[in-house]
Amino acid sequence: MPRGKALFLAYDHGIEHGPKDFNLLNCNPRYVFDLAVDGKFDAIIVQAGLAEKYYEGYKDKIPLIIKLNGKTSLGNREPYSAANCSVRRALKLGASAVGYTIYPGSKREEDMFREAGMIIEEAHDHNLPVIMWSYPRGEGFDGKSTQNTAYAARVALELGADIVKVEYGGDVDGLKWVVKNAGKTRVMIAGGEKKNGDCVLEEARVAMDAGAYGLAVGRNIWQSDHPLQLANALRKIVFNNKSVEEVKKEFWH
Ligand code: FBP
Repeated sequence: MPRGKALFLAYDHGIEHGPKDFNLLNCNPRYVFDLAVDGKFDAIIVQAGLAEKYYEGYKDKIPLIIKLNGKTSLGNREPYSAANCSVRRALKLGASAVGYTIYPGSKREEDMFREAGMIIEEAHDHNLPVIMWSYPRGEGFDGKSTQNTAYAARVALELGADIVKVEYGGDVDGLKWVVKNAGKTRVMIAGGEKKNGDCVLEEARVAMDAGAYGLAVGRNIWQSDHPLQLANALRKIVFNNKSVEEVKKEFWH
């Protein structure tokens, strides 16, 4: 994993959201693997099945992060996601890191914490970094408030994650509090549903100003009509500390 800053491309949505996220182009994993390479992302995040069937030709081109758990959005169940892939299998598939989602606030948080702890132990035995998606979810609370997001980041630190991925749409000060609570665990921001490009760039700027490690974006890239332009602009914000205005002038308009 890169030490300084990072930009990952997430494509684990087939299991999480199903085909509603896809069109004829981005439904094809090869299209998204190519985008990860051409957009110079630091890694692509997929479930084991996609890695097994599609990563072969990309092994020298883009580092792989295997998401070890996942759940569908079918039915109306308590937020809970169990591992479907082992650390051992992820290593065999060529993973440079593994990912695991927890839902602090779920009635089943203990089950996910237990599994996360075991995965972290095994991954660290093999020097494999662990990225924890930490999304506060459960009945009757606003999962995305600053304090809940900071809580979710803190849980990831205490469980032993190397990187925590959070959903955050607040301001720089709020996100600074999240980063502070994450301590030595580095914070990455998820992209969320597709928004207009300017908005994606502004959120990226807020993330980096707050001291985040980087971004792990999905839909905003592979659903975009100009994915490489947007990826280039994001890279300038994440790695070159450019302002939104600067990158818009260079890439956008
Ligand atoms: P996006 O950048 O597209 O939001 O992807 C981030 C992500 O965490 C994915 O890795 C995951 O598949 C999805 O969002 C889960 O979203 P949710 O739990 O909100 O349905």
